[in-house]
Amino acid sequence: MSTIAVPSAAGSGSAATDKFKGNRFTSDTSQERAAAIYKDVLTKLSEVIYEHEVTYDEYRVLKQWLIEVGEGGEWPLWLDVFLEHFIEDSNSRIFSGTKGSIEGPYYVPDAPNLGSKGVMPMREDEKGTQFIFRGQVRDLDGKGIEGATVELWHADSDGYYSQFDDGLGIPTWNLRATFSTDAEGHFHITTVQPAPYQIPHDGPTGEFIASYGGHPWRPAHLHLKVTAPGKRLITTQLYFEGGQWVDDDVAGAVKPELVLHPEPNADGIDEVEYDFVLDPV
Ligand code: MBD
Ligand code: FE
Repeated sequence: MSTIAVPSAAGSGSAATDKFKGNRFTSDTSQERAAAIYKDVLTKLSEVIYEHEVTYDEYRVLKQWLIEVGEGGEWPLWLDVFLEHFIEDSNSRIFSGTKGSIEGPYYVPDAPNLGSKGVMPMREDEKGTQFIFRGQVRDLDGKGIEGATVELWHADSDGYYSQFDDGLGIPTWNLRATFSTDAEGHFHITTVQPAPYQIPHDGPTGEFIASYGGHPWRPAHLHLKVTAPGKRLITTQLYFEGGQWVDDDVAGAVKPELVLHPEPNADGIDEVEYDFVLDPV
């Protein structure tokens, strides 16, 4: 057994805050809609307060914790783990293509494009079992889409994402790449199988989890963004059948349609085909 190094909240979680702050987001939410949402949020929060008779001690601990999450730069981490799956699921119910899942805090755009077939950028001594992930991107009518982009990013076998690595010096685009499908919509990717993953839990997010007796584990996962001109972008994740934590993801982001079943190919290398179906925009 190897010891699993765990990314720190200060080093990895807060790097996500710095990246996020590089953007300025807006929403065209009307005043009426804002009023309706805020009123509902407060009403439902008040119901929780009365139902559990939340104490002043608990209120002060909450206030202190909220301040610490912000100061520690852990809001992207906490929000993406505990809330994003509701947002994703609620927004994707009307679509019929491949299921989405949460983006999480560690996406970086513009990873190098390796064409339709390639090996993920990795270190010479990258740990983990080699794994082939291939498939086809199609429209709702089943027609393969040429030039669709498949962005893939995942953690290394110690649970580190490049660019959020606690200063370990992992190469910038390690285990991050973009692929473009061939004339029939196919892509073919060689990478290493990721390991189960502990979210950084040495800060306030970890305190939150410990306070209710939870665990910080996510199942091993691949992150993907798949899109094509005129098609809806899907952000999703794929998991591995029988893997630890597939049934108990701290981030609540597993869907049965997103579980892979790799099997050894003729060369004895684990391989799996997974096809993506894109809704029109
Ligand atoms: C991750 O890698 C992740 O996917 C999520 C959702 C939260 C923290 C780290
Ligand atoms: Fe992840």
